[in-house]
Amino acid sequence: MSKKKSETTLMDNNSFTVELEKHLRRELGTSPKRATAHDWWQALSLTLRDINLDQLQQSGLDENQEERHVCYLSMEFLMGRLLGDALMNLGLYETAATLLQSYGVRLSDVLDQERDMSLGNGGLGRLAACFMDSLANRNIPATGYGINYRYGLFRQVFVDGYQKEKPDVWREFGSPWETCRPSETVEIGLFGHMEMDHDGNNRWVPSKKLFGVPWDITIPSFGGQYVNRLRLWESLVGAYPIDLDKYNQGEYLEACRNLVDGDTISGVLYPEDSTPQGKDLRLIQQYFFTACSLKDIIRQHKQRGLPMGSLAKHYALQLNDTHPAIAIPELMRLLMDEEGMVWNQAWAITQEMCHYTNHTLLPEALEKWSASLLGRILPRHLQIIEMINYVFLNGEAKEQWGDNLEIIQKVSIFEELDNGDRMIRMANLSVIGSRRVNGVAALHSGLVKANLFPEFDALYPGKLVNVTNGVTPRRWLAHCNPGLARLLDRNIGTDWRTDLDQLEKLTPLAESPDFLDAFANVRFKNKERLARLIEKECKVTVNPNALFDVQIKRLHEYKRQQLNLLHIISLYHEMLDNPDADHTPRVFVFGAKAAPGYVLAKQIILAINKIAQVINNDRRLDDRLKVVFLPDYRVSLAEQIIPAADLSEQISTAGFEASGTGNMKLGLNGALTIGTLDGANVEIAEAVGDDNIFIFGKTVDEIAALQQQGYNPYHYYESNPVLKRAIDSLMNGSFCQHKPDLLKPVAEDLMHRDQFMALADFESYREAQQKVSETFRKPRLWWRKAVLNTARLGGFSSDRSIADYAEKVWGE
Ligand code: GL7
Repeated sequence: MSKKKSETTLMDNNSFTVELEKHLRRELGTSPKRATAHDWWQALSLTLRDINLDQLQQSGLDENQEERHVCYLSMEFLMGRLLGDALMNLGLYETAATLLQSYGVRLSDVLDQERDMSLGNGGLGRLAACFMDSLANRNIPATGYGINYRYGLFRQVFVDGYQKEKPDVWREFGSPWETCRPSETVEIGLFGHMEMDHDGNNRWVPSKKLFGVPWDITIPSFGGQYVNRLRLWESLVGAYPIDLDKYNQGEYLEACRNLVDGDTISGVLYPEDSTPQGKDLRLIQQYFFTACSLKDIIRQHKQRGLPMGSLAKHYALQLNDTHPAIAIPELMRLLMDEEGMVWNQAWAITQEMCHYTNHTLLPEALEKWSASLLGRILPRHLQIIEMINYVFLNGEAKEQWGDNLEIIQKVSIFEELDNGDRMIRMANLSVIGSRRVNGVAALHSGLVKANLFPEFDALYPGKLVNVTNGVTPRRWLAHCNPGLARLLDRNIGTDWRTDLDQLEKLTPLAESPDFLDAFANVRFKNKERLARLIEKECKVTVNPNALFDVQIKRLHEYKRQQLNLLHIISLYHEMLDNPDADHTPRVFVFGAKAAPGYVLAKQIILAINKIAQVINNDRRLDDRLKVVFLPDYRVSLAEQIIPAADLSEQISTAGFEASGTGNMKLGLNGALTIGTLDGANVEIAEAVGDDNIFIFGKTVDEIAALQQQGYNPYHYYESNPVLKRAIDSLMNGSFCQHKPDLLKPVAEDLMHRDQFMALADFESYREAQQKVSETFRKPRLWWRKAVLNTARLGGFSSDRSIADYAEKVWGE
């Protein structure tokens, strides 16, 4: 699919300086001498945006292109900061740094002005961002479609150890990266009722109108020659945001009704991660951005003068989880009710165009909408979904399974509830309405086939496939770890940025003591930098020579931060018991947000913070153990932690983490993984080799067997004295003497429920951790393993994932 890159340089130093100063003067009304760091940030961003916009015209939007344009529909795009990455992509990093220096300004201070674009919760949203980057790098014409949330994921602060949420005001005065395209505003309907028209056809008469205004962000490839775009919709109710009549009568609040309604739809990102939220507003958000995107696609198709019958030939829709699954009935509606197609033709196009990625097996995270709720908001869509189900059950399903009621009930899009309502299973709708369905790691895709959709896999052989996730090496190696990037450049050349398999060339260097020293040296510098940040954010001094043991990801029981915590407590006890033993010094680093309504997750955060406080202030430890929880974990913070990590904690209960992508970022930067055989850890272990990873814990099958026989965490508590002592110390107030009951809920849950079987894996985890400590004490051995991790993880580039999508999902 890839095109040859043109060799032209995009902008020489002189023109760059001229353009930059122009932006400073004309847009910001300042001058290089007076400009603040924030002014520079804005002017630089505008300058790069302009370069990208020029280039955009020549790449993805080429009207004569033959390839299918990929439309990546996602509720979340966790982009992070854009300037640093863009400077690197356009080859202007050094130029900008030198120019700023001549005015006495540091580029790093300028980059720090940017607020993260946190329009996502975690892995799913960040994956979408990595995929946008790789689509551009693979020169695949693509548009990312999403929502331009006014407030992204909440900002996290700690008050007395508790997580508190603050609104994320990320673009108070607009963002220089976003370009509004009011002329491409679209109108969509909501609510209302169905009517019969003269020809006896059903017609939807919506009672509410909504406008979607597109804001575009350019996504350049490395080198900047190829540019795609991310199109985020902002909602607007009615042409007049304020009712002046009401306003003039003094009804100020009522007068602003439209303003408020419009604003709430694209107002706030739902802060849930792998948990459900059956709220009207969420469904409206899903429909809003999906419907706007489909209108946009059809408008472009028509503009190119192409017939509607060829829509699927020119566009592939990728549904990022079931969140945009309403695209399936919406596309049917557009093709039939607005374009006049008959059912079969519309269905053939829909099934040809849609592709669905499943990102989780957690049953509670598989979306279901109540039919009555959906029917109230989208009456026509409910009809269409009912029809899709009817045709499916009476056609394919009947042919395959006859009257086997058990199976029919399982594959049906509708789940009948005892109270008479029906739930719409968005996953079933997505499988039935898509050409391909993929899981996100080999193990996960296997489980999708075997456990989640075995019937569909039998009915549609070849429809369910695997595409293992990946991460972009531009952001997650080149940009975030410049020290390592330079070391790689010197030793294996520079092509690894766009061809990550080049990292294999490092393999022989793992035997060179000089190279190991250089590698270790890069890490040490990164750890010093992180230590400064920890000092600033947590007021804790840490030793950069200690082992940095890192767990950074959303807080969720299945990810088992609580298991990590139990190990920390056991180490603490061990150090107090044997103060003179030769303990490997460790710094435990946490970064995690909990969904605001997830009570136990917030209690685990509190527990980590309280334990950290006691341990960090215990002088008996001689600074050999520190625990820090960096607040407000986000992309830009990850960029500072990952290059400094020695150990990567990937300790989810086997079968629950669909893939993980932090595991890839950390491993690529040379951290060793301690992990279960879950998600992409399995493939990471295969790639790096058993000697270069610390695998522990029960397998998927063992977990299932344990569940089957009835899991009793108390048994582990009773029979393991180390574990018992750790849990008892949570129970008895050792870590918060003024409120001894404070951490009891966490301890009690572990002893009596422990849904994700932390206790069952504790001993095996502790043994693996002991091996980690021993290995870290042998630097040559440790650094050899670290280098081999970097050398062997090239396959986890999102460029490879996108090539797989092009071949296995969107291709023939
Ligand atoms: C997730 C998975 O939990 C995670 O394992 C995976 O790496 C990611 C991207 O595929 O998708 N699924 C999910 O619902 N969220 C994820 O991060 C929020």
